[in-house]
Order: sequence, then C-alpha cells, then structure tokens
Amino acid sequence: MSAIKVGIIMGSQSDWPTMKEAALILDELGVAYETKIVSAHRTPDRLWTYGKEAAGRGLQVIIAGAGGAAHLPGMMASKTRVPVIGVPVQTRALSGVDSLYSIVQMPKGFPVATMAIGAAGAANAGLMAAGILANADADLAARLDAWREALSASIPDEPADD
Ligand code: RP5
Repeated sequence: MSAIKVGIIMGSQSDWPTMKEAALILDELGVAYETKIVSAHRTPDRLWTYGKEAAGRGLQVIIAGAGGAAHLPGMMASKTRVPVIGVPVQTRALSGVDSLYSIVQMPKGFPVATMAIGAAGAANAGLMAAGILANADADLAARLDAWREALSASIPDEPADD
C-alpha cells in the first residue's frame, strides 16, 4: 500500500454516506486515503491537531465535508497549506445551500476548492484530489485518463425509453 496522501475528513458520522462517494472514487483509482471525523464545533482540538500535522504527515490533499454551519473546510484551510477541497453536505432544513455558502465564501488568502452540494460534489472531490496527485504520478495519471474515457464511452449517443 502506498503512503497516504489524501485525508477525507467530515464533521459527523452523518456525513459519511455523502463522503463515501469520494472514498469510492479513490478506491477505483487506487489512491490511498484515510478517513476521520473532525468537527469544527464538537472537536475543535482534533481539527487543530489534524491541520497542524497534515503537511508533516505527507498529506497532499484534504477533502473536507460538512453540513449546515459548515466551518470545517475553511478552518482546516486556515490551519494548513495542504490544499483543501470542500464538500457541502446536503442538509434537511436548507438542502445544503447553507453548507455551500458556509464553505464557498472564504476570505482572500485562505482558499477552499468548493465542490457541488451532496454526492456529486463528494465524487468530484475524489476526482479532483486524484487529478492533483496525478501531476506527479504518471501511473495514476494513466488510470485517471482511462477512468474518464470509460465514463465518456458509457454515455449513449441517443436517449432510450425505459
Ligand atoms: C455538521 O453538522 C456536520 O458536518 C453534519 O453535516 C451536521 C449535522 O451533524 P449531526 O447532528 O448529524 O451529527 O457539523
């Protein structure tokens, strides 16, 4: 198993069904990752330690998902120079628009690469992380190119009735 370069973190166990979409993509592409529950509000010390140690532990990308008052991605970006990809988790009360706004409007200086709300955003976060790592990993680049080609090939030319 190669060294872990991607951290998938989330604010709650309840975020896992969404964030698992990122993990499944990384599984498909053969990218090693770790998963952790790190809450900006409920476990702030865990957030601080994770951010402080991320670069030194060799993490190259952090995928951070949270819902509602989704401060985890932004706070993580403030604590580490490791690029943070934010995933707004879909909420019941406001359908994830609250999550999106909480993540996307970062002040100049501390960016978060914000994905779409929900499962598609989480899957795209996995693809984005793989794309970043592929810049320095020719084997991964070939796997990612093949993955993209297979997706394109799976799209029919014409619509069909069910
Ligand atoms: C956020 O609050 C989490 O990221 C989660 O999306 C949301 C709800 O958390 P639970 O109450 O389900 O644990 O911090």
